[in-house]
Formats: sequence, structure tokens, C-alpha cells
Amino acid sequence: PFLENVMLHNQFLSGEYDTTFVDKTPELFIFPVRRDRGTKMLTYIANTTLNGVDGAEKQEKPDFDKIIIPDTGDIQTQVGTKQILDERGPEGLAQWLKEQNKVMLTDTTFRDAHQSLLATRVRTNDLLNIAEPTAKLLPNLFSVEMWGGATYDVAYRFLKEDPWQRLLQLRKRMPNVLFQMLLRASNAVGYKNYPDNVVQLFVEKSAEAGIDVFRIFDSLNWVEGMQVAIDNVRKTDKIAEAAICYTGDILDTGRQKYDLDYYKSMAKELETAGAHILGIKDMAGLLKPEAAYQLVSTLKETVDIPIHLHTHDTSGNGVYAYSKAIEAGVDAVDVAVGSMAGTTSQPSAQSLYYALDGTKQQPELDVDSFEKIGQYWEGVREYYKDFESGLKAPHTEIYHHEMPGGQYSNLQQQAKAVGLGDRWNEVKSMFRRVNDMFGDIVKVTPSSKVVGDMALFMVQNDLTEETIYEKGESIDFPDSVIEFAQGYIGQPYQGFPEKLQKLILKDKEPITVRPGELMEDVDFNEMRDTLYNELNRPVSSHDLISNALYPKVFKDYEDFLNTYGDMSVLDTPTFFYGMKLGEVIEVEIEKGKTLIVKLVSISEPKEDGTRVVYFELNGQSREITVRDNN
Ligand code: 3PY
Ligand code: ZN
Repeated sequence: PFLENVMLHNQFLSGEYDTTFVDKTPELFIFPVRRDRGTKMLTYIANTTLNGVDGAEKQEKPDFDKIIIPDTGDIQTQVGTKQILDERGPEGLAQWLKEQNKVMLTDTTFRDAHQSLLATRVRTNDLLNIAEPTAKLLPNLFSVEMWGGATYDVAYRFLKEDPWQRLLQLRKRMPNVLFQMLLRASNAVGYKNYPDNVVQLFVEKSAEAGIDVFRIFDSLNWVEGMQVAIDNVRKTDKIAEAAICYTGDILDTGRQKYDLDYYKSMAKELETAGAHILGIKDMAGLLKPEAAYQLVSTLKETVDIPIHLHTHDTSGNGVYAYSKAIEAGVDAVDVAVGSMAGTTSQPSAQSLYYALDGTKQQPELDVDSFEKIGQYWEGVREYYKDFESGLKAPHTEIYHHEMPGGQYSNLQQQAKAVGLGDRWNEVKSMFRRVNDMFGDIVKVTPSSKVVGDMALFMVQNDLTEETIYEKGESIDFPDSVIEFAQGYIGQPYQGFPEKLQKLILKDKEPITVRPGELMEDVDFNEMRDTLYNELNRPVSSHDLISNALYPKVFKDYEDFLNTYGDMSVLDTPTFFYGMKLGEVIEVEIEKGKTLIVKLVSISEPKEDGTRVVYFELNGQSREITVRDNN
């Protein structure tokens, strides 16, 4: 009754309320649902058991080894970098980082590592189980990268869970270490530029929900495109880590577009733009060891702010590159827990630790703790084996195709989906060819997606560079390619190749200003009213943001919730594979409320193609009828 009173209060009905309360305690606003939660959940399990998880082929549920969560005994959570930020502010924290003699580590296991190895599919449930042990066992980390990049979209789209809940729940369990996210500047966590007030609200609410370090980059290294994001992060008193995306090869004197001077001047610009930390984002792992040494030494002389280096270990040279960067004085580097490291992911924390034995910069950490946490991840990784890229060893072709680590497994999935699985080598070579056709551009989300889309398009249609120029007038290019040529994701360094741009655009006019300048602000008040009517519940600012960023994905997620309820509570094998006959699982649907589910039997198909799936739910028989699509 109390809640109903609140809900019927005219301030709620008119939508004029402070949404912070709704943002932080969404569980208070979930009402007795029309169909009970148990039935919805059984329907999901029955459906997945018979038909497989949405979009994937049905598979027998494998027998996974039991997952071992490290025992933290009576270890208390120690204060860490989060408390330094809270006490000294972003400038104080940056100063502190610069003063450290030992290299600091960011652990990317919760974000980039699985984005790069497992197509971003790791579910919140598997993160929550290791969150507290990570906070307790690794209190000396600089930060944990756990949000942003592709995680936002994938959470809603494929995992059917709320990325904001992931952030809030992790924050509760990890109060001592800085939380870091990857922000694609004006593209936020999407693939296109959004109006400035969307970026502003996104940053404000992310900071409020627990993000401390915003690594901001522009997919074309266009500093003008980063300013709005940097300014908004600064307003929240959190850390603006503005990043340079590293592309090409400064050691290759035959390729001068991106030379040391280019990086120097961009670093200076980012410092002037308000960066607290300078990021070097080597998203494809192209930074060779000697290049790392030269780049970091030069940039250390160029800027006063600390430098944080990110790489991918695709070539196998990651630890060597880091050790040269550390020799040159880099302040922090990104690593992943060993069993989630290597190849397209970050270099292994443990490997780096041992590689630095005998040096004064060796990070201060308990390497055995990393090993224990690594054992957990080794088990969990098995759940996601269908999403592995198949890359089993160092891959030096990366120096040729330059595909970002986070894109490799995704583009491969996309290629398979359009029937180009067996022409993957061609797609990779085409990726590089397209880069050169576009004038040698920075390739990182979303510009890398444009290059990937164009490469797939060309291979699929048997087009070559020559035929593009011959037949370009009559070719309908992919939408993302047209938007890129229009300037909608920003301006590439030294401009677009004009001839190709004209072929792609035909009679469309390109823009040369920041896309945000031409876009109207989103009217969030109006959106809140519309959503309130559609969703029939109070609308949080998180809902507004998701609806502004991904309207279709967000609506599909809401539909899923209405049909099945919140399935983030399921264990991962059950979420992906359903249940086996006779199997019993426990599901904690909310704190202190656990359902015990047994799959008893499945009937033969009926004439209408449905089967009855017989369960026991807390000892009571339940029948669910679902269509068998096989
Ligand atoms: C992302 O934008 O998701 C990336 O990881 C880019 O490297
Ligand atoms: Zn990365």
C-alpha cells in the first residue's frame, strides 16, 4: 500500500520526480506481476531447453566442472584507489598516480578481456560471483575496467540484462578500487554520434552509479569530437582519461601519416582539452616494443599528466611492449587475469609480474591471488566456449590487417552469419584494403565497424578496389559506410579521399562540423511521458538513456522482461542451454528467496507442434506448454 501511494502520488504520475531514487532502487518499483515469476521463469527454461537460446542452435547442455570461488576467509576489504579519488579529487588522484614508482595495473577481465575473447558475452552473474574476492584479494589495482565499450549493448541485446544493474551491483561488492569504463566520446556506448545532452546525461548518471575513470576516445582521433565528453566528465569530478588511439607503426618510415609528431601534438591537445590522465589506446595491439619505448618516452616529455597504456596481446608481443613502456616511465598498464588474457585480449597480469622480476617497477601485488582468481575464470570461460574466436596462438597478421582485438571475434561471427565463414582470410585482407582505400584511418569502434562492414560487403559481392571505382555509381553502399562518408562519425585526420567519398555519397552532401552541433537535444521530459505510458511504470534516467541510445534494443529487452522476467538470476549454463532431464537447480530470485527447480519430463510433440514440459517448482508440479521449433 505504501508503494501504491507513492506511485499514485501526482508527482509520480506527472513524472516530476527526482529519478535518482528510481535509478538506485529499481527493485522497489517492480510490482506483483500479472503472471507469476515462477511461471515466467519456467517458460524461459522450457523454451531454451527445447529450442536453444534465442538465435543460436539448440545444443545438449554440457557437463561443466564445478566453479571454484576463491575463499577469502576473514580478509577485510582494504582501502584503495577509490578512496584516494574520493579524498583528493581527480587532480589529486592523477598526481598520486604520477608519483608511484611501481607500475600500476588496470584489470580488464570484467570488460575488454571478454569483449575480445568471448564476444562480450560474460553475464553479470559470473562477474558478481568473483567481484568481492577480486576487491579483497587485489586491493592494489589502479582500476577495474568493467563497463562501457560493447558491454552496454550486448547486455540488453543478447544477455537480456540491465547494464546499470551490473554497475550498481558490482559497485556494492567492490567499494575500494576505481571503476573504469570505455566511453566512445560522442558515440557514448553506441555506434553513432548522439546529441550532446544524451552524452551529458549518460556521463552524469554513469558517474552517479559508480564509474570513476572514463577512458574517452574518438574513433578517428578527432579531438573536437571528444571535447563534450571530456567537459562533462570533468563536471562530475571523476577522472577524464582522454585517449589517443594508436594506429599504424611509428617505426615504419615508409608510412608517415601517423608518426611521433602526430601523437605528440594529439597528446598536447588532449592535455589542453582537460584530460587528467593521457590514455594510449592500442586497440589492435600494433605497438611494437621499441615503438612503445619511443612513444612513451616522447609523450612523457610532452605532457605533465600521467600516462596509461592499453594494448592487446594478439601478436604475442604484449608483455615485451609493456616492459619497454615501463622502462620508458609509463604510469599504468592494462592487463587481464591470466586465464582470460593473451591473443586478442590484454597481456596476462601474472606474465607481466614475472617478466618484471628484478626491476624496481614490478607492480605491488599478490601474484598468488591472481592465480586463484584465474582458476575461477578458467572454469567460467568454458560456459562461453561457443563465443571463442578460435584464435589459439599469437597472430602476427595483426600487423597487417590492424583489426581491433574487441572486433576480431565479433566480425568473425558476423562473417559466419552472412555465409562467409570459410572466406574469413579474405575478409581480413579486405579489411586492410578498405583501410587503405579510406585513406589509412584510425580503426576502432565505430570506424572499425565501418571498415568491417565495407570489407564484408566487398567480399560478399565479389567486389575489388578496381570494381568499386568502375561500378561505384550503381553500388548501394552499406549504411554505416554512407554515414562515415557523410561525416556523421567525425572527420578523419587529413580528410576523406574525395573520389571515393563522392562515389559513396552520390547526391548527398557531407558535413564538416561536429555532428552534435547539428543535432537537436533529446527532449527527455517528453520521452519520459511517452515511456511512462508505454512501460506502465516509473521511468528511471537509466531507461531514458537506454531508450535514447538503443530504442529498439531497449524495447525488445522490455518485451523479454514482460514475457520471461529477469533471467539474469539464472546460472549461465541454464541461461544458455536450459535444463537436462532430472536436473535440479536453485535460483535466487531475490535476496533470501530461492526457487528450487527440477525438470521432470518432456512430452512427445502434439499435433500443433507443442510439447508439455513437466517441472517441480519448490516441490510442486508445474506444466509448461511450449512450441518445439525443431
Ligand atoms: C570498444 O569501443 O568497444 C572498444 O573496445 C574499442 O577498442
Ligand atoms: Zn581494447
